[in-house]
Amino acid sequence: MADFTGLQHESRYKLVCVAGPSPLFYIARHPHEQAGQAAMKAFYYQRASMPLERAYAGQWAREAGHPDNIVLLHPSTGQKGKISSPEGWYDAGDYNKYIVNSGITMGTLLSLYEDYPQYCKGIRLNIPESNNKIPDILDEVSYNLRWMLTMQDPADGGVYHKLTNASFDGMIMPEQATQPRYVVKKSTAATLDFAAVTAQAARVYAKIDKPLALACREAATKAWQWALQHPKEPYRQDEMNKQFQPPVVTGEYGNAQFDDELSWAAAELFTTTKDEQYRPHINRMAVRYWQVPSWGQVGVLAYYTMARYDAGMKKDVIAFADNLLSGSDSTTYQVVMGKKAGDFTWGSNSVVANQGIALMQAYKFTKDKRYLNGAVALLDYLMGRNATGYCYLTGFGSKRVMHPHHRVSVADGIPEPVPGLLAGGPNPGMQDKCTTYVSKVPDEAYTDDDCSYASNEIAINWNAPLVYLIWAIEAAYPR
Ligand SMILES: [Ca+2]
Ligand SMILES: [Ca+2]
Repeated sequence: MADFTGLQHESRYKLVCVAGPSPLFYIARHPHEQAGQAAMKAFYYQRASMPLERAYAGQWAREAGHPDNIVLLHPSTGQKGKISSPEGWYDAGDYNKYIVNSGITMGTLLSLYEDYPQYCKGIRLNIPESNNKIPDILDEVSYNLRWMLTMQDPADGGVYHKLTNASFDGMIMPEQATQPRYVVKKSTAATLDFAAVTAQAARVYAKIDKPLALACREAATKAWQWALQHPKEPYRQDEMNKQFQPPVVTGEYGNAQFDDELSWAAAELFTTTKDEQYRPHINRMAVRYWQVPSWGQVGVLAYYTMARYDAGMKKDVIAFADNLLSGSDSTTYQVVMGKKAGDFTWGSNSVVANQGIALMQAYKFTKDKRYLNGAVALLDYLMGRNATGYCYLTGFGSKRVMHPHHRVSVADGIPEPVPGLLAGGPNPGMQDKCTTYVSKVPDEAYTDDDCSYASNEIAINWNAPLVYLIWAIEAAYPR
């Protein structure tokens, strides 16, 4: 370990030692600003239904994929016919659009805006909406929000679980992927996640886009009512496929426990409407074992929102952060991540980023530098201070991710992958059975190979907490 506190001159440096020179590194006041903007711009690159123009996308310009103006109602919906459900972001390395995973992604980005509005307002992303008066992060978020609104059945308020092909496309460009698209059955998890996101969006857009905010508020209330009437409607793909044709084999995002989704939706609806009917559903027990949030366990998001509006849960959030920090000084890389092998799950890098968010929440409330330093260390981990030495953000670092499991990056013929994407990270589960892993050790079980959907895919719910972590840290160091 070396301490560079004494170096005050902004420049690029390298360390020369017996083992040879280190990679170049930066001493700067805002060293992560570019990485933070790229990580947010990545959502633009994931847009469905519109062409990406060279002025914004550079060498990654491409044609529009998936108009999604004719989407079939899968027999599992119990309905016939079609809906129009354009726009939104491709979920991950594939071209499908999933409400559950959009849920935590949108919640994270909307929370970033609520927590750091001034910083967010100052960031321009060079997207088609960069010259309007709306902060670019909210332009980008609304691109997915408008899609989400189309996924609600106006007749009853329930929300279709996902919009998908029956099976995954090959490694082709989006405009070549023309299989029929379906929406599948409504589910409790999707409907509650939708209620949470639209309730939060109703507050965030209230002064920015009034019609959108009002539509969100109404959609949230209707979704909530449907969920109360259908409190345990799971999405179980295998069972569905025994009953209905065609079978659907894309990402399931199945989810058996809904008390956390109920609690999160209630917290957002309560905060937006101030209606006391929601408060009893905010469940203090929903944060099972105090896991950081993930697509299937969103209980902590209710705590963040209640703490943000000073509704009595700050102490819980600080205790959560203390629990994370405890023992982190004894891990190899001096970070919260890796206190136990079980941290290295599928998408482990999003665990890292979400741990960092928890610490930044505590820092916001206490101004105690231990939390900030812990969050910076976690960002350092993602940027290369880790067991593989990779910077897990495409387009950055001295040891780069070049082959993410991302259809556009594989199929576009451009050597560099689409920039700003966070690789999933080490995952000893190795469910993809790729043969290029060099280690089974939990924090080394990673391969930069496009076959590796278990360690090297990208996903919107992994990028969102990285954007939050970087922007929150940058906002903590004023200009
Ligand atoms: Ca804008
Ligand atoms: Ca759940």
